[in-house]
Amino acid sequence: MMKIDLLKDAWARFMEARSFVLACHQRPDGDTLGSALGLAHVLRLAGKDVVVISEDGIPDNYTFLPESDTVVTSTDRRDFDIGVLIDSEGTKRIGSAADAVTSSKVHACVDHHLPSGGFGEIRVVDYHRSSTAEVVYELLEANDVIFDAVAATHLLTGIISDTGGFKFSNTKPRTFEIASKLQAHGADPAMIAREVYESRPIRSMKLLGRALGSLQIDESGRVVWATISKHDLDELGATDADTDSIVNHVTTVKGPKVAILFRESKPGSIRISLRSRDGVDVDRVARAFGGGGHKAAAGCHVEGSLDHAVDVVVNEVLKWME
Ligand SMILES: [Mn+2]
Repeated sequence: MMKIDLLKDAWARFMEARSFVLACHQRPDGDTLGSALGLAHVLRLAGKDVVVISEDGIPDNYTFLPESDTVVTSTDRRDFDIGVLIDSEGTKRIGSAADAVTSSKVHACVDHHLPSGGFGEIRVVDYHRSSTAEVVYELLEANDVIFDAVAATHLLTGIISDTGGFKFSNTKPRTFEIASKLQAHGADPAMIAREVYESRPIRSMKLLGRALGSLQIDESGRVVWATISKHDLDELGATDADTDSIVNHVTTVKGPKVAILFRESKPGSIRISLRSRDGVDVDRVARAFGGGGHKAAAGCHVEGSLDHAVDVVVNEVLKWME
């Protein structure tokens, strides 16, 4: 857990600085975007010069976020006082934004992933939290920072997105407490849930249909998976971003403890998302393939065909379940 002294020290160092670059991770989700925009908004209210970078831009279902039009995909500036990783444990996941962050005078990390490498002199990191947005909230509350409905909307979006609408096992009593305070500050949970979960383009729904049509369960009934081929994506005019929440539908099958989505994002390159229940650790599985994440939600890449990826990853999962 984050100590109050740590939160006070981190904020004091932020307040001494003048300019910030906040970097979102690639294939951004509501947590990295909401946390970055929320922190940026509050820092701007304090008179700071803040740039938010998301190399992959803003997915359609997050363009409702206030001030999302201020996010840039790159910057040539190399003069920032503080460079901050938002919702990622290392510079690998921020792509070309790494140059602006690492050239900053001071490095910081605001995150909730299992630490690997310990980036930054200023670290506001708690891997027991549902979301980076929760971590940002604690940073603000510990320092009595006054914020408004805009920042509250950003942070509640991060929490709703990373908890699957308070359904995932990372939802704790403190998560609800913070959500309650954010709603009291003017954030609208119904509006956020509708924008995040019920605003999908039709191509994305058709893709979900194909993924569900591909569902398979291993002989022991412990692992369920779906596949999406490059052909599926091309035929529907869909992109990798349209596959993002599909794994959460795979997890709704009763019985299996591990659910996996395999998608051929590029020919010969398979992106894999793993979800687990009842304490099965899929972070270890993802790490075996050079990926990672959390105990109950992780991801990795495997080179080769879809069939090959299914074969090696399902076997690796079964190995850890023995
Ligand atoms: Mn997150």
